[in-house]
Amino acid sequence: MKPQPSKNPKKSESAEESVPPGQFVTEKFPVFTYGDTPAIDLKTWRFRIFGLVEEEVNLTWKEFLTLPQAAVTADFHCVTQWSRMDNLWEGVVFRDLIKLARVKPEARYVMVHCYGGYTTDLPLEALLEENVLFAHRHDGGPLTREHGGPLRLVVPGKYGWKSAKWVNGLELMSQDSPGFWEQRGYNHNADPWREERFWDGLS
Ligand SMILES: Nc1nc2c(c(=O)[nH]1)N[C@H]1C(S)=C(S)[C@@H](COP(=O)(O)O)O[C@H]1N2
Ligand SMILES: [Mo]
Repeated sequence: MKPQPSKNPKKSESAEESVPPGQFVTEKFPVFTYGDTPAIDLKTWRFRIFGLVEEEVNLTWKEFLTLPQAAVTADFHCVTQWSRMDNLWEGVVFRDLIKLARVKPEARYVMVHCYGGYTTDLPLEALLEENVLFAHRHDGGPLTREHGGPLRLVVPGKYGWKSAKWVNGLELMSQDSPGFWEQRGYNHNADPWREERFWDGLS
């Protein structure tokens, strides 16, 4: 039997497998924001759920904190090719929050709205994954302003631009409509494992 070519011993197979194709791991946590970082006063902070819902929701910060709190550990992949592994996020799981609004059956997509005007669209189904949450803590401390504090969305299964910072609303829609980066050529589906970085005119 011929000897098999040896694998690079420095790179464990499992570590390689945990990073999507075309990504490199960074220990730092880069800030990636288009435009200014909004200044948000918790006294006037509001979170709305509207559109195709039975019950419009309008939460204050105090009300938000009374919702069941959860923790999720997940990797974060930016389309500009950096990945930050094993982030500990704490906050409210999307599944729990959306229950308050009683979504109408015809709602299939969600536009996520933010302070500062940023938006991103997602299929409702993708947000109902159990690791999708609204986070106000990261790696054991309060979520800093530049990373989306007081509250950001975290969607581990999608590229980072879907993890909207400074979120203030969810709009339930029957049809898809492009958000900020999606209008500028980014892929609507944004699966890092399939390298859905830019829209190819097919998906
Ligand atoms: N409101 C808002 N959310 C945003 C962005 C933004 O510019 N504005 N950038 C997105 C992009 S492209 C990425 S990769 C992540 C980066 O999050 P971070 O700055 O905490 O690393 O936030 C996403 N959420
Ligand atoms: Mo990004």
